[in-house]
Amino acid sequence: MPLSLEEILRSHHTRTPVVMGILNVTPDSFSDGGEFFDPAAAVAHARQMVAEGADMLDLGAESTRPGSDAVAPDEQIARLQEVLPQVCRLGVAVSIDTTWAAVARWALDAGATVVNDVSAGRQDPAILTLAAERGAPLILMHMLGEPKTMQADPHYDDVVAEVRDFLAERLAAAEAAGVDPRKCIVDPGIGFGKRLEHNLTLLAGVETLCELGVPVLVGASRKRFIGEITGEQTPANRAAGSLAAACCAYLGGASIFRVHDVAPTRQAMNVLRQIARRGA
Ligand code: HH2
Repeated sequence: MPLSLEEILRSHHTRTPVVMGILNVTPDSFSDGGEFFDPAAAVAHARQMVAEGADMLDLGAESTRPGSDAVAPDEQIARLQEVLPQVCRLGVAVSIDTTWAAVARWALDAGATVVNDVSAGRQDPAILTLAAERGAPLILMHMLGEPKTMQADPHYDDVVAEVRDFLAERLAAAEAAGVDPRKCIVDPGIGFGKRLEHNLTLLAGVETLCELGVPVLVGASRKRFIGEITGEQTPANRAAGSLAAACCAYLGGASIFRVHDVAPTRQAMNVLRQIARRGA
């Protein structure tokens, strides 16, 4: 049985791993660009991820890979128009991956229940008020700069402390806009304005982010740092490295995992959960 929204929002307390399947309705995403741009292929992939044990699905219509160009809100809605309403009928929670309030509003009206904003409300602060009005859970992610330029020369003195402080500040901004802090989820933004060493230090330091008292989401799936460590150039061949990162993050206290490869992640998380229970 997929988890309810309430169970997802309490997952950090119960140590229940939540598997979030990625559905990129884009022509240019870094690992699966174009594969699910066709609405029928996108819905079929969503169905498959649910069958493989996804607890929720994250739909996006804009690639945020390093160097990518922004996609206007109208174009994002056009890309999702046929797909999102069908995916919302599959029986799992659906989040909308966008930085624009207009796209999030359309998606919530069409059946999505969670807002995933990689700009944490900085691109379009109206997205915070929208989440507040709708009582929608909100994912706040750390990013240094913006996708176009974020990998130019990222610098931190203490990456874990700086990301934690940024997320604390965005949690406060969301609360000031009326969002219930019990409905917020935070995310260190693996690969968003970070070098290899920053990504690894953040994955090793997830415990510190858990001090914020809300569920921590980690999206390491197939990302470039795995290729940098292993030499694997093809993102689709990085499932094992992605699993290692997700398992390590779970052991550090993260509870939500945004992944392309749902079946192996589900299997690994089920086993980890049973082992962790014995230790508790
Ligand atoms: N990563 C990507 C997109 N959205 N959202 C959250 N909360 N956390 C992440 O780590 C995250 C995210 C980038 O990955 P992907 O969607 O696979 O690629 P692209 O941006 O090229 O579509």
